[in-house]
Amino acid sequence: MELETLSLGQYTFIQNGYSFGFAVMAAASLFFWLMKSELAPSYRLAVTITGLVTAIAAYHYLQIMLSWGAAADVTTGEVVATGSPFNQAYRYVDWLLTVPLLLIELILVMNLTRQETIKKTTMLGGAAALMIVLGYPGEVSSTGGLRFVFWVLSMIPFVFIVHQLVVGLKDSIAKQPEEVKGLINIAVYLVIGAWLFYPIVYLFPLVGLTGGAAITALEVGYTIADIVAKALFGVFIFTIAVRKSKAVENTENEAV
Ligand code: RET
Repeated sequence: MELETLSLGQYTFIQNGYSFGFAVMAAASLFFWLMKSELAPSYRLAVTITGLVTAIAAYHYLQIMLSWGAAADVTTGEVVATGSPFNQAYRYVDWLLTVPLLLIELILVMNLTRQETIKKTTMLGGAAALMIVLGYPGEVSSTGGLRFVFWVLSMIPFVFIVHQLVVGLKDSIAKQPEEVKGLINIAVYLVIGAWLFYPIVYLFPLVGLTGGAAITALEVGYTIADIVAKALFGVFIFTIAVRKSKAVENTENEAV
């Protein structure tokens, strides 16, 4: 990454983005974990994992921020590379851990049969991990050609996941209680919408954006997408779990 193509404003803007990302992710983890006890026992695992995802992200945003700070010296009023490389692997390791977990959250909150849960989490989690692994070589390559090849390869599991979410989960969603059906549908479309952002952001350097503008669009773009895909999505999962817990409580009261 050519850090010296960044203006001081762009460099600090990106850094503020990481800092904001860290604050959101850390606060979200605390919120999910502290509120978990309000839920019926069968939904606690989904929300525990939601907090785990934002906690893993908070840790990586802290590391990304430190790596970004060490990579440049701005004391002269300009961005001067120190020679310490900015480590993009933090983002990809974060995704490798959190993207399969995000899909697992969604499956768990649906409360499917044990067999269906295992089948869907393995299939979707595996595809998500493959998608991230295939994206990394292109992200760190300096040629546009390689970046495009790995984009295409990574898009194969991506399309599979989206197809599974839209078509494969249709029957399961149809069986959900009325009061959460709408929310689960929104959560599915939020995943698709937020996730579409990543392959688009990845292509920015290939569509004529260069230098500091390309780096800024890429880094800030990923940060915004992460906040939506992890913290905002988590709030949906939490709300679904709250509503379903209330439904469980009501049926228990009726039974008494
Ligand atoms: C890459 C490489 C280019 C092609 C595709 C990609 C997809 C990335 C996605 C990442 C999702 C990350 C999330 C993070 C955390 O919350 C790897 C950029 C398809 C979908 C949801």
